[in-house]
Amino acid sequence: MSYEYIEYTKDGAVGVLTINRPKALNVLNWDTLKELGSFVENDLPKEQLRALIITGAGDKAFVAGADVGQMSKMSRDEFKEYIDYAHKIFNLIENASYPSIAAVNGYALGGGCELALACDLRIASERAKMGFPEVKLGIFPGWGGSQRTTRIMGNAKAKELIYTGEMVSAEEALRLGLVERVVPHEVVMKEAMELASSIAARAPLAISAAKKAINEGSEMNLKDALELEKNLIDSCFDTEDRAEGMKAFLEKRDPEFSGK
Ligand code: CO8
Repeated sequence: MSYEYIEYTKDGAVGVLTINRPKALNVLNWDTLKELGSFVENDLPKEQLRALIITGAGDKAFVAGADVGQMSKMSRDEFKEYIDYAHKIFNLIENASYPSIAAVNGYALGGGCELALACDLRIASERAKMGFPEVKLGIFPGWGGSQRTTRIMGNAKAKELIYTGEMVSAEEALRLGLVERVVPHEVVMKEAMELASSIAARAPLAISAAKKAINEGSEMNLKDALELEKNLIDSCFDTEDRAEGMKAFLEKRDPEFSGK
């Protein structure tokens, strides 16, 4: 498939996926959402991919949400399809074996904030504004936002954000736990790249296993989660990376991980 609204570049083992409709603030209209979905599902080259950065083109927005104009004209079935497809794609990103980082370079509103929350980590420009304006439109954050937000910041703070529909600054987003770091606008991609590169230098299968342990374990009771952790750490034993990591430590050199 050829892509009009997304761009993909690779820098070493780090992929950069850019939503590219800057004039429309990278809003995920149907075509853009389908391109994002098709790329992540079918065309993203996963071999040698050790971290994925998702960002928005231009200087103003990460993603300003779902397309309000399109939603206003949708039939009930189309509305449902728009919801189902976004859920499917955001779940794919959240549960991918590789880690993902949202470089939030501006507005991350509604569905845009929900996309950022489906990533493992978020770095925001100090100019970023985040929030869920959905209740101003007679809907609520239904692309995962009402669930992922509460898991990140707790019910009460999430309710405040969701019920008011107000945007918060990057600093406030940091305080709430919506993002992990706030950096000067000019360096948001550089910082995201540095973080991605430092993750990419570590043992990829161990990171994948840790991601699974954290994502799946956090939905279980502690007893089952610890059992899951035991199985996953056990699976690291047979990897070449485990042997290499420990050997490199003892030889006082940097490890070279193969992802095997
Ligand atoms: N949908 C459609 N078009 C949009 C959207 C959007 N979400 N956001 C911006 N645009 C368009 C504007 O209409 C404008 O188009 P045009 O140039 O043709 O007039 C262009 O992008 C640039 O925007 P502005 O001129 O408004 O730029 P400003 O700098 O003045 O304002 C804002 C920037 C504050 C971000 C403003 O554009 C805004 O408030 N946008 C709406 C943000 C919003 O409400 N997002 C949430 C949408 S709902 C959602 O995401 C639901 C997800 C879950 C869905 C579950 C059910 C399907």
